[in-house]
Amino acid sequence: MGEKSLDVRDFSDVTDYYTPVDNVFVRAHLGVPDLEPAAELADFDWTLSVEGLVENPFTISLADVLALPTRKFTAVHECFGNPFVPDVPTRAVANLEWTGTPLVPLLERAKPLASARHVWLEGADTGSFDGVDGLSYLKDLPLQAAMDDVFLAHRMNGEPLTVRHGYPLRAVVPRMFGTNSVKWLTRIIVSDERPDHMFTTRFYTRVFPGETVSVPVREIDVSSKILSPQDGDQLPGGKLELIGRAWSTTEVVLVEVGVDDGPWEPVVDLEPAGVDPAWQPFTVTRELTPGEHTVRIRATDRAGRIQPPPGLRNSIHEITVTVPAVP
Ligand SMILES: Nc1nc2c(c(=O)[nH]1)N[C@H]1C(S)=C(S)[C@@H](COP(=O)(O)O)O[C@H]1N2
Ligand SMILES: [Mo]
Repeated sequence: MGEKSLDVRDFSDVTDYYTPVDNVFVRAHLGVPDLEPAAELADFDWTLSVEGLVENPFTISLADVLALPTRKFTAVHECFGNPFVPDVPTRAVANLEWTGTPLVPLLERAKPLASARHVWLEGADTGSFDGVDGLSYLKDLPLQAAMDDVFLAHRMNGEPLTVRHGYPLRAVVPRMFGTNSVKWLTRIIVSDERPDHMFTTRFYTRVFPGETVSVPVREIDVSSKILSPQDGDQLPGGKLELIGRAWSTTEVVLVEVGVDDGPWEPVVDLEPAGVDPAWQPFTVTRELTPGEHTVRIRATDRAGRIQPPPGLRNSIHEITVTVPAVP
């Protein structure tokens, strides 16, 4: 395994609607596998198996996956955050166009048995994490969610996946945190139970505020991010031209901005959600006086969820900018 990045590096601070591939954060808890991409994607020697509690287990080649009907959609891609400190915001987020094919016809071809309840997704990467050796990267979803939502992606922003982002094939689960989108996907296992595993029951579980039961990290939270300016920037001339993005597992219906001790005020140009689960752009323009200013934003979604104050991973995003004194 190569490069290991349980990193908090976040390259996503560009203002493009589609995050350029080179600016997408990378998470590889067991290390990036050493793979040498083929000149033609279809020539790469790779198989995906569908097995477990099914009538008809089978293995399919990458070339045969690529020959399935192709679809595209744009989706926000967000890391839940460092699994050791899940309440610290990392704001590692991107907006990407995925190309691939839904998983459901392959599950139907395999014919899950009546006892099937869960679908496990396993990647080809193996290694150690939190002191445990010989791990693979394994996630699971309820059977119905796997049928409805799992997409097998082979392109990101129109290009074959890079090795770091899961070449040649990865799962993408739109509207769910990135942790569910298993890279280097090789096995689909149908089961009657959830796997008891490092990345399913030990990490990537959460207790929502006011609740007592721990649940798997799935649906993304309501959130927003200021892409420009960046924290600490100087704004000569005093003109704030903020570019931001908001997203949630459902539509974001309101984004508010607050400057210094001022009240929350709605932004006026929040783009409505389209059919795809993509992020929603907005801007804010303000004249600021010389000196230091704090600028904060918070999003509210259709379900009434509001970005919380600091202390949670999706807390309101606040930056400090300075307007230099006029000479
Ligand atoms: N096989 C495998 N898949 C994985 C991971 C991993 O370590 N191994 N990390 C997960 C996590 S925590 C996230 S946030 C996303 C990140 O995808 P990216 O590196 O393409 O941005 O991949 C997910 N899929
Ligand atoms: Mo993640």
